[in-house]
Amino acid sequence: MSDLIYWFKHKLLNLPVLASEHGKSVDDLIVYVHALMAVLFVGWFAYFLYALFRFRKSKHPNADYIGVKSHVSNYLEGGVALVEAILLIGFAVPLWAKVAAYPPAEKDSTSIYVLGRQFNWNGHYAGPDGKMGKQDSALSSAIDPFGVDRKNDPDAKDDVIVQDNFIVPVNKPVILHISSLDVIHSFAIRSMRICQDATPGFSVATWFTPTKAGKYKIACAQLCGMGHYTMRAVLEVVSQQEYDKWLADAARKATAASVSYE
Ligand SMILES: [Cu+2]
Repeated sequence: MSDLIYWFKHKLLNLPVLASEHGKSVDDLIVYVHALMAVLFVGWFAYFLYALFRFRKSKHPNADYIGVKSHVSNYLEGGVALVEAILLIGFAVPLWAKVAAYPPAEKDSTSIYVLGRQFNWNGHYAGPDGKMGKQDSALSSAIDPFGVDRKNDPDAKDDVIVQDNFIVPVNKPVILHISSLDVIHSFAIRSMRICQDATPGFSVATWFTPTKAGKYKIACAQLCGMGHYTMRAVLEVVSQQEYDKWLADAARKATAASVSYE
């Protein structure tokens, strides 16, 4: 059975590499829904062909005003409704409830503010102090669309801004606070099985736990203008040590740069 599910996921549906914890439940649900649809497709098509043959004109010159008397079709309809209810109540709702109702604590996670704009993805990290500096849209610039207030907020001094290149440690929840600077974008990482609209004026959180080190594609999943196709970014999942080292280096550079601007 597991071989069949593997074949279904990776050969037939060609799902992207899976690298997040909750992703398996998403993939399983995709397989079950497709399996049900396959059964319905074959069943309805077989019935269609049967009806064409069974009620052909040469055999039935006159319409029958009474119609079918057996209850088989009712039972079949009931069966389909039952399987759909099981998929919805047994799989979809619990998965959604788990993800939506039990997000990880910020202190146990890698927290990143994500800002989409025409046409790239920007990230704001708290830096090694773990404290997110204040953002002020009046300070927003080409290299820092968030407008992190490095001058007045001490928490902001070591904050790190990235563009199209996100780095996170493996096996630790990642919380993304997603928004947009201009139009509606959508932050999608297929391998993590997440996709969240980035809407101007709203900050919406989503989260996942990466389970495999590597580089994964980030895409914009909402047609957002002429350069939509260029909104590709990279998510790099590394070990905790590599992440800490990267964050410390990036924070040092950011601090140095902000001092030289003053
Ligand atoms: Cu976009």
